[in-house]
Amino acid sequence: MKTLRLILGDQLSESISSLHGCELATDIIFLCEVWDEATYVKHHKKKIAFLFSAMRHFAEQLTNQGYKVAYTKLDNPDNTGSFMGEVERLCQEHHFDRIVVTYPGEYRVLADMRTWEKTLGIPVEIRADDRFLCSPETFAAWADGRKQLRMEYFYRDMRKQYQILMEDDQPLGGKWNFDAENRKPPKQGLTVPKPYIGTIDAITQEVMDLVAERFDHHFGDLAPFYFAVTRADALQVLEQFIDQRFNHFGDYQDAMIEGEPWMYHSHISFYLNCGLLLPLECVQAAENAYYAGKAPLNAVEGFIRQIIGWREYVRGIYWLHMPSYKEKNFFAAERALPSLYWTGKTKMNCLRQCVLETKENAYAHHIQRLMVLGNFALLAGIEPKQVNEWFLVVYADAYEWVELPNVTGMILFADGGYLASKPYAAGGSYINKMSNYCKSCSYKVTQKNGPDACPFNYLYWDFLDRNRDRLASNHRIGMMYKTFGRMTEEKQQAIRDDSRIFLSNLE
Ligand code: FAD
Ligand code: DLZ
Ligand code: SF4
Repeated sequence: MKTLRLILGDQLSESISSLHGCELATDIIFLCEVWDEATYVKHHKKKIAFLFSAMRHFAEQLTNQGYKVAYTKLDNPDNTGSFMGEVERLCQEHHFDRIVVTYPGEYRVLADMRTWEKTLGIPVEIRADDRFLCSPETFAAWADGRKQLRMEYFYRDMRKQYQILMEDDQPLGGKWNFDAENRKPPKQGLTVPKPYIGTIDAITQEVMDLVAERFDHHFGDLAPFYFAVTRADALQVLEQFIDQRFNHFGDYQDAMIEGEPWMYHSHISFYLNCGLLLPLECVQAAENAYYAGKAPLNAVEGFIRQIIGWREYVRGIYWLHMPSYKEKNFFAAERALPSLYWTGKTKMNCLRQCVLETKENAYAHHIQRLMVLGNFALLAGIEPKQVNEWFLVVYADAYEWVELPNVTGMILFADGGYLASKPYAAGGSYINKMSNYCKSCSYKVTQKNGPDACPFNYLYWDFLDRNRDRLASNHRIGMMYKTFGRMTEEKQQAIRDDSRIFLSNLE
């Protein structure tokens, strides 16, 4: 049975289900660079270069292993610009009995794929993506009957199911979660190791030239380019993390230092999400590092929780609630995304640093995304669709299945508390505690009102005040209304006035 096996840009794993049962003599593996995917949002230049280079390297690797590979480059004059158009074109060149593909990472691609069988007149088999540790069906069964979902309980079940960091049926170290130990502020004199710097070979150079020519108007810096683009190199990134950064990962997981975008994080999301690394191998590498005495339990547990907990949990929520999840807007927020998210032009030093690092690296670590960029979008009441689009554009690890729940659910609370139990809203003192940004800011973090006050300080209270109807009954945040109620009428009015002036001057 001659089969066309389509592999998408985020399916670059040799173990991908669409390759199972491949007949080397007859089947054709197909990868295509298509305009539609590169522009349905205007991805960061580095993200496009990374993915095209990784796709080309993966195709080369498969060819060397004896697979028959067809590959469409973006600038091929016959390129139709869409997945369906490219599949159709290949079907005109060869007779195929069926098309096999693995479940895509985005709902819109799945919806499109489901039309192919009828349009092309060839059976299309869409196989489960078994690189993930929890299938959408298993997640749906877990979620069934629960009014609110909590990651912590999902995570514990995953630990038990996969027997990770377990002693019989008990969590190693006597606790499931060591987060309380993972909130150390950055201390002075920390020397953060240099991140992985990949070499630019001929394939990457050709792709960079293509991106420079075709996507010049997209956001972000193309150079310097240091991503790994092969599985072998991605494994080196993982190894380098375990050897050099893992020891401090837990302690400084929430810390931010000006000029240190990479901190002690692993920087593996790019590779996990496009398939060059697999989640279980990263988790096993972390567990082995613990038993080899290379990293303490708070680091190891924290890291593993992100991968088998948060990563799988957000994917479960995505598939359970798409397409309606995309429409959520609990606070009816409608402000336009301010241009500072693209330019970094703002007097708020924390925001400026995070935007400029994002522009340079197509990366920001979790707390920058959550407590600076996300916190501001929440407090300023920016429309969820615009915030989602920005996060999908700017990060090289962004695909809708992981981006949307983090933005709509985690930072914007736009799902009304389904993913998270309370909004991650905070004033300037949190950022001041966890970073050194405030030291070189034009605003004063200790000042609560007036033109020099840190905007996060009054925006925080104004956000609560504006959304009283929706939040006052939330038991985790409700008590803040008592604090607000104890403020004098003048103080409350000053908060409202400062916020109104600041927000109306945002553009
Ligand atoms: P580390 O801190 O070293 O963590 C290890 C791994 O855990 C990551 O590589 C990632 O695979 C996983 N992980 C950690 N937190 C999360 C999470 N909340 N959700 C899913 N996986 C997680 N992650 C993406 O992969 N793509 C996105 O588009 C994305 N968008 C985000 C948007 C917002 C607003 C927020 C708050 C978080 C987002 N995250 C996203 C999660 C997280 O910020 C990134 O996974 C992380 O910063 C990637 O860097 P790292 O590999 O150094 O992670
Ligand atoms: C993100 C992306 C980009 C920029 N370009 C391509 C491409 O040209 N070809 C491809 O197969 N995949 C690309 N991708 C990744 C896809 O957007 C991703 O596979 C789908 O969104 C499904 O998750
Ligand atoms: Fe950010 Fe406020 Fe600190 Fe300035 S003072 S860096 S705006 S938290």
